[in-house]
Amino acid sequence: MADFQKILSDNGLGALDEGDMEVFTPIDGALLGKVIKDKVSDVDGVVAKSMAAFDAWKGMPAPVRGELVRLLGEELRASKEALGALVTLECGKVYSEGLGEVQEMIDICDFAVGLSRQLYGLTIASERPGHHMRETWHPIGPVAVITAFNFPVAVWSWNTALALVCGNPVIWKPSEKTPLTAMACIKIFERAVSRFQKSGNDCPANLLQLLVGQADVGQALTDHHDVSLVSATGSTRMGKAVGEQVAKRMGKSLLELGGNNAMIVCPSADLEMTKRAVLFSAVGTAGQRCTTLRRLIVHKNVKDELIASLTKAYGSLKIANPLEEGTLIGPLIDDSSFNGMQEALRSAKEQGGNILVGGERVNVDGCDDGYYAAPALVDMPEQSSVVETETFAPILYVMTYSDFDEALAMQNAVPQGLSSCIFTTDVREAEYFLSAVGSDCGIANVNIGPSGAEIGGAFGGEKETGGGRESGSDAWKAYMRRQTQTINYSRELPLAQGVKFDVD
Ligand code: UN1
Repeated sequence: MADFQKILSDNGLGALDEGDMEVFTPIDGALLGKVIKDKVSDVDGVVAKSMAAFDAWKGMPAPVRGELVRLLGEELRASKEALGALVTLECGKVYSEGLGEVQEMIDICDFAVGLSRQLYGLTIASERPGHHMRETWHPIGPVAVITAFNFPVAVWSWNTALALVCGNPVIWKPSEKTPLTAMACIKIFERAVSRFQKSGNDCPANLLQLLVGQADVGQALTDHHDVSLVSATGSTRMGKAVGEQVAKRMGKSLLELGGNNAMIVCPSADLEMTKRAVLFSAVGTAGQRCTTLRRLIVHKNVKDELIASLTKAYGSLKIANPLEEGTLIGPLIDDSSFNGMQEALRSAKEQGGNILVGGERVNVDGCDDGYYAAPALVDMPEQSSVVETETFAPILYVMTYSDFDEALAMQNAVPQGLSSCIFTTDVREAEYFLSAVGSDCGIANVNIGPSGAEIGGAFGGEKETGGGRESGSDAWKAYMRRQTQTINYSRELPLAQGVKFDVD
């Protein structure tokens, strides 16, 4: 427990004993502290403050807004180890991945700083003499960011870095399982704000506000008519509710929901590379990424060899305390996650599946109340209903194919559409997979697993994944409103489409 206290205090989190919401670490189930829960009745006030912040921030030049994000990136660099350890402590991912998560935050800050000078619009040719047209992007308003436990801080930063340079304040509702990392980020952000102010910039109060609480608080935020954009990451069930609520009031939503990501392994694949990619993407983060590999669609000619090497590798994975050096797999977030995994494995067996390795609870010394699970590899006779469902745990279902079209059809035949990949050295297969008639997912990779995307690309997926795009490319456009402008610099007033409307 001593180490845990040090991690908390390194993040400026002192005594956490005043609140009514208990926070546990998945590492050994210990209570980390109690935090004060916000209530539904707090939401109106928070949104009003956000509106006031918006009034000031939207008029600030974008490159100046970028300066605040640059300072946030610097503060994150300085806090990388401390925050990385807290991520590990609160959500259970191994320390190297905790650090990776903070690196992802630093990367998006760098990206957003550059973006603050590149919020480009268009000039458009007008059909009328003495006229020109422009398309300009303006700040949209308060952005609600609802995040999940598995990337407790990176997903917030993707949204926040972009929202801020785009001129919007942020209200953050983190997962009720991970409020401490959020509280630590608020402190980091406050340090960036104070440096920003010290160098002579005006910074409105409440540019970033935190709402710690249960789903009811998230719902009140989602329903609020002054929240211009709701960016929500989580299950498809949650996303459907959010999407519906926001649509009812004609608000905008950006949804990052469940994935059910597949890898097609072709006869020409480099099997050693394939094995390594499968391991990172199927068992890394204990199977708790939305991009986790959940379906392996392998050609019958290479199946035995690949499965033999995977089964062997699965047997030698270090499952232990995620703070311990060399650990590859930490705990699941909680008991209900472990129970969900067991239930899925039972269904898989009922549907004709054969568990090749794993699935059981693993006892880790000194971590009795942590839910550690051995990643499971399950041979399935077909892509039955359990395979079509996302279970947020390390279960990899293996299906066999004999012809490429069949593999592709299987890959696309699930309700989710986040990430996908193919292992092949045949350029025709690779290009076909990436073509309009290939993978139907938001992310499609060749000779790389489905997880671990860089921030430079737009991140998100189709179908039940929700259709939203975050982080790189032009994902920033979701955080702005588009304005089409027509300017008449002539002395006439011609109408478009040649319409005449002459008045004496
Ligand atoms: C998530 O699991 O919610 O591509 C996000 C990845 C990470 C982000 C995952 N960069 O796996």
